[in-house]
Amino acid sequence: MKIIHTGDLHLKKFYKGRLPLEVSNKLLEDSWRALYEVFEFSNEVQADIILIAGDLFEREFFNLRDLNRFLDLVKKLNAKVFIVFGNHDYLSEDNLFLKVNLPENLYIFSNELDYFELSELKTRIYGISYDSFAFKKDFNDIKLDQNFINIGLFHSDLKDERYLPLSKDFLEKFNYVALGHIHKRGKVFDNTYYSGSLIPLSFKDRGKRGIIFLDDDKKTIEFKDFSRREFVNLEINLKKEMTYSEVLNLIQDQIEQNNLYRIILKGETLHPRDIENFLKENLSAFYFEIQNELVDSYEEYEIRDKYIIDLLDSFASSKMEQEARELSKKFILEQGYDN
Ligand SMILES: [Mn+2]
Repeated sequence: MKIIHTGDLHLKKFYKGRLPLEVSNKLLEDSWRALYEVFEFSNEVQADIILIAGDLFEREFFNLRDLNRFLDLVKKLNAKVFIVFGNHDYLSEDNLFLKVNLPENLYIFSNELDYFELSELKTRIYGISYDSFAFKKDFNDIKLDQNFINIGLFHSDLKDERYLPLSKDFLEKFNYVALGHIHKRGKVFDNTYYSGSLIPLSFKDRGKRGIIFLDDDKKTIEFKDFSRREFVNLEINLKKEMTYSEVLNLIQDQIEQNNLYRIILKGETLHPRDIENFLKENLSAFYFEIQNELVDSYEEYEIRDKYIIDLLDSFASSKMEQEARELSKKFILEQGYDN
């Protein structure tokens, strides 16, 4: 038996913040492209089951056309697809999946814990869908039939009470548990995994993303990447003596064309705003934003100019001279600021 575990696709996600429309549109298509490739992979390896562990889509923005696009892809699959709905696509009466005829190979879980039985695979798949943004249930005393391979499919945050927290005792009753909600992939217990989001969805989602592929015959569990872009936090430390073009080249050399960058400028410079504007005009990337944490090295001016001030101080000390000196100091310091 071969199983694909995925989740947190957030189809039709609303990209908040500074992303330009053409960038967010490309990211939205990235999710569809990755989904298409996962389904192709499924047919290639002849997977039996695809588990979607919630947050397949975002309710506010997902429309009937999107749903049909998804269902058309499902219809081409040889595998059976199982879906639990999570906090972003929760299953209440107005969920679009309840308004259409679903393909024969698609199974969706209700708001009560239940299972689908695949007798030819001697397998039962358990799951439950959220009925609202926050969802909590207690079913820890469930008994599973050991004559079956028992698989759990849940959208759960094991540490946050609002998102279907589940106990270790409960999870360990299953042969495998496919979890969704946390975008970072990883192993929770020997039988329990987060697949992570299918692709990275924000600067919080570092590194590559994809699916988990289980081959029960070979007894292997592996992560497979399906993302083509990464969100990268790039910290750049400037030194005062660096020229604009040196800074530009230093950054440009680290940029890969498909990725999105948050460039964090640190260190000291004489012209924090100018250098930011220069980079904005000259850097080339699919997308970048600049977080400017540069310190203006104005103090250095004061030290250098102190010499001139001392020189002025050494002249005559008449009232007029003193006033002239104060004016000169002020002027010198203001020049420093302007630069
Ligand atoms: Mn979620």
